[in-house]
Amino acid sequence: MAFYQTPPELGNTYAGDDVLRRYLRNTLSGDVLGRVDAELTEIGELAGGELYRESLVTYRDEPRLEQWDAWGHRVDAIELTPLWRKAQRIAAEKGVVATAYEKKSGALSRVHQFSLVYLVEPSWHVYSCPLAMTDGAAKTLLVSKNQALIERALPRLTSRDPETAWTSGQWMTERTGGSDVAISETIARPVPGESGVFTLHGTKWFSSATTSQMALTLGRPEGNPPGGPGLALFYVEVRKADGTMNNIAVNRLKDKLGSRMLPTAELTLDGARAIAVIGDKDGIKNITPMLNITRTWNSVCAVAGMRRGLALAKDYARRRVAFGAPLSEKPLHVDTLAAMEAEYEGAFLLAFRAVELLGKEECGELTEAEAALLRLLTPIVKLVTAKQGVAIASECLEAFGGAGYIEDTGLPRLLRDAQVLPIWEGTTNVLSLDLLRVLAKGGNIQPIVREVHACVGGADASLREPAEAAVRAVEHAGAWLLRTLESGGPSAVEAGARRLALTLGRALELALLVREATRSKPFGDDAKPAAAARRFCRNGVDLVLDESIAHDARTLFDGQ
Ligand code: MFK
Repeated sequence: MAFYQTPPELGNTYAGDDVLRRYLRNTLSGDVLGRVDAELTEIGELAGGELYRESLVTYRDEPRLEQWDAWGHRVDAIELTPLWRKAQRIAAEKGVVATAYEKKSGALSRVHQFSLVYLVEPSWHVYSCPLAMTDGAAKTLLVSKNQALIERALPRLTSRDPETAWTSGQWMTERTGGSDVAISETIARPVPGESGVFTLHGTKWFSSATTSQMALTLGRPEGNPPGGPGLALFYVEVRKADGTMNNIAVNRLKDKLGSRMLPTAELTLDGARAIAVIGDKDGIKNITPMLNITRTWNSVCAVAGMRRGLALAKDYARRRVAFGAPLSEKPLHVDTLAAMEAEYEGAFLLAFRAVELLGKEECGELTEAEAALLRLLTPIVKLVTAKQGVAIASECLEAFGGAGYIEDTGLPRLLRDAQVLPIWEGTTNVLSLDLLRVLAKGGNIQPIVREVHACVGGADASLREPAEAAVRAVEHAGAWLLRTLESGGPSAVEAGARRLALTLGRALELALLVREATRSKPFGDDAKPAAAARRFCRNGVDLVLDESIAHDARTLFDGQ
């Protein structure tokens, strides 16, 4: 008898997700839960059924750029993959962006929306990217109070009708790079006689989802000084009313490691008509609502990827027999997956804590203290979950042995698609510096310290060790910050910024695990979050180093 491996199976991604279901039960009131349950069941069915099956067989599909038509006209048409065209329809119909703006669940509408995102994301080959930017554009326009643009774009960005729904791009990165946006080279020339209307001239180097109908972008109005404040925020429609390109050329699509269904392009703007969203300066500041929304999407998508990898790895472990028993009966394999599960559960709770605060902010229910917490959390949550996402994806592939390295199992894509998460929307280091920016502007880490204390209060004796470890880690981080600033100044703090941010993120994850266990106790299903808290604690939380390692770092970098 020939031997064949049994592939892993997925099933309804909502029905099988104990972590999401427990969290929603603990977070939503009964009537909200009752209403969202049906929607989550539907999207979970699609994500674990039809979309998952298609994502497995279409893994080689990629978008195509046709620059010329048969008669020599420059057309720059991008053809999306069939899976992405289906995703476009499903996203609109299921309200994956709209849910946040309809606010049917009040301040919990973001939890509702991001539960949809989380369940479906790994099955549609990063279609979440254009949705994240669409959501970010809708939020940015609302914050801008530019009524004309809000009336023009918002109904389309938040439409549930696939025929009228728009997506938006976010064109920030130029050849000068994606992090130091202040040195962008795009010039904006005012159109004579039309107030607030400009033409844009420059190159956008990494514009994801170029098939979107509009984009928010940055340009420097002629005569403005160099630097960030001299840039302005612009609204651009990609095509003119007659369907031709708005003086935008698609030079080529990017050949990326992952997110390969996503048509990321290099663009030349050669007089693209654009409307200033808010005045003619402070573009970076004015686009930050978009950055904060897409960073939240990034965090939820990181968690979604971890869940998918683990769901498949656990299912496989129950089927795969080696050395005389299923892998699920092998102590070392179980121990390995347990460490990963604890990381994922901590990351899940942290991402959704940021989502809760975002929802409160958008309903005007955020206290001043919570606003300070949200500003600190957004970069921390993005950077810590993205790093966990890559590590877990890599381990998940290994849990399949050689099959994890073979394309048509659908598994390698999990790792490739995870690898973009720490890169776009602010790298780990850029986000660590964002944390320092908040602290330098009069902020402090007390909102995080208070949050950790609030989470671990009421924990029972079985959770004492993780509860104390979370508190110890944030207090250590706070003490390090004060001491290092005093003794070594800003450059010493900068050298340790990544360790600081990761420690705060991990301490919060641990504290939230303790809270999840505590609040699950009355329901009798606290054993798993409690075990996750204990295991997460053993994985290690505190990365802050008391002694300076700057000298060694220099030696190691310079290399003699
Ligand atoms: C799966 C879903 C993923 C979605 C994928 C979408 C793919 C899209 C592809 C891309 O476009 S990736 C590129 C995205 N680019 C970035 O994320 C930019 C990364 N760089 C940074 O975030 C830099 O920190 C930054 C450009 C903001 C630094 O620029 P500056 O000019 O040095 O910033 P500055 O002067 O510190 O800040 C300007 C103002 O904005 C300040 O306010 P004030 O003028 O009142 O002092 C800052 O406090 C404020 N600010 C900056 N970041 C903020 C913020 N405010 C709120 N939230 C923030 N995050």
